Amino acid sequence: MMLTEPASRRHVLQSIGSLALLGAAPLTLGGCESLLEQIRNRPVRRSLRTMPANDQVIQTYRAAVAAMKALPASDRRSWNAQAQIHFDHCPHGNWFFLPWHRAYLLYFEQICRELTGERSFALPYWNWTCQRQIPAPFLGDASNALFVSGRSGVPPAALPDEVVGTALMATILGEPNFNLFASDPAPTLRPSVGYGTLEATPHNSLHGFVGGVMGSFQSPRDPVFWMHHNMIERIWWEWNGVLGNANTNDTAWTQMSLGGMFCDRAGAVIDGVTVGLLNLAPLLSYRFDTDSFTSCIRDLRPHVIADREALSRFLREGGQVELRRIDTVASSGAFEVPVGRAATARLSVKNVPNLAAVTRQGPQRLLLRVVPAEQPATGDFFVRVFVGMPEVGPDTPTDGPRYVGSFAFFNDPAALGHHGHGGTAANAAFVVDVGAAIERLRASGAALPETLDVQLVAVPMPGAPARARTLRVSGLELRLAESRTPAPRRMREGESQ
Ligand SMILES: [Cu+2]
Repeated sequence: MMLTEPASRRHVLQSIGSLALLGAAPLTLGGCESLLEQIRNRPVRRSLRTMPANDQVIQTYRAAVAAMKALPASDRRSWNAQAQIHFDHCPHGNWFFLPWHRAYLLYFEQICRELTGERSFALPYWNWTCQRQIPAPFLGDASNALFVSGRSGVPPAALPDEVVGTALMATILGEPNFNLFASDPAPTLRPSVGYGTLEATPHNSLHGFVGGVMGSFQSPRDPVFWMHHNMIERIWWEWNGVLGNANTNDTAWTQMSLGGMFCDRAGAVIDGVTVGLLNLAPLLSYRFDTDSFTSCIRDLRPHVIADREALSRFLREGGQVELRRIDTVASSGAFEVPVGRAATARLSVKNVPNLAAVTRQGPQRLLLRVVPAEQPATGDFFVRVFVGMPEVGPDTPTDGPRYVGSFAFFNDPAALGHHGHGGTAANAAFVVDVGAAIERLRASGAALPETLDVQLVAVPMPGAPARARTLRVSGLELRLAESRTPAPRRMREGESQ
């Protein structure tokens, strides 16, 4: 290549190798221009909410699912073989959760294209912030390939605000630290270590709310699984590509291999794919429509990086992200939370050297880690966290100043035991930022307290009544941590990618 070649062309050539690994092999060898064209016109993942029931995308997806169900079990592209990939390998409760599921969807989407012959097909997504019930095309009976029996969260059951609403989305999208946005760092795909809010709250809650097979690691057998995870992907993309937050450049994350798990459109196992490479997937292989939940979130100012190369570099390079534990300032003993009721644990904050400096999403963080004694076997309830609210119960509104956050459960002891990691998931924590509560207390002019009374309320999911009776908590831990992140990337407003 001549050195005088325009930078965009060089960039495209560099992308060819990535494209091949990401499954989107160039259609032609017709040089840079056609490849650039192909990238520019990559398929658009659209929101189900904006589609009529007979939309071509829904029909194609239904046909793809039917085709996968008709494949012999020996074919890696068959419906149950695809779900088995999740059962065998899916990471949860750690920072591989996002890229692993990105890859899973990417290759699944290409299988859908192959089996239906629809080259421009892109997976739709379920924007559950704006669409609170299981979308209509997924209901009905066994004659509908997108239906599955055994779900509990069927209409009129609807997802509550605190697990998918706009206030929660503002919190999630406003989190600048990748290690909190994406769940805890971990050295390997499994075990679970700690759940950040994106994974613990909307992600886990959806699995528990839909119920049935969605509540287990065989969840991809419910066709709505892929729509749900595509929304998670949409949020990650929003956080990176629109809001300009950097993924970590820690090589323990970027160099993790996801080879040997997924299969391509012909059913061959994919090797060589790494987490770092997957950072580029939304720039090369698909993009999203503009059914944006951020439009109703006022304090976020979405911009789009107009310069594709700058965006590509930004995604490839990531940033220096740290979440350094300064101290465990308080912890509690074990206690139980009856489902449908509340329990209180008292934590001292006397050891926080400068409580006044603690802020929500700032550099000095006060993080509550709730450690269950075991992950409940059912995801049919979730937990709300309050501070300083002794009279709390399941009917206490969550729009008051003492509500801190919620989390839900999603795990599969069968899958984790199967891999000899049994027991590790039990210690996975749910991370809740209590900085917002401290901020509000400070703003109210009240003297900062020496103790934080933390209330956990276990609330049944809407839909079927909860079978679980109690949540056993082995303890709460209050961690003071220092968060360092690159400043969000300054972006110009420009045309959408
Ligand atoms: Cu999931």
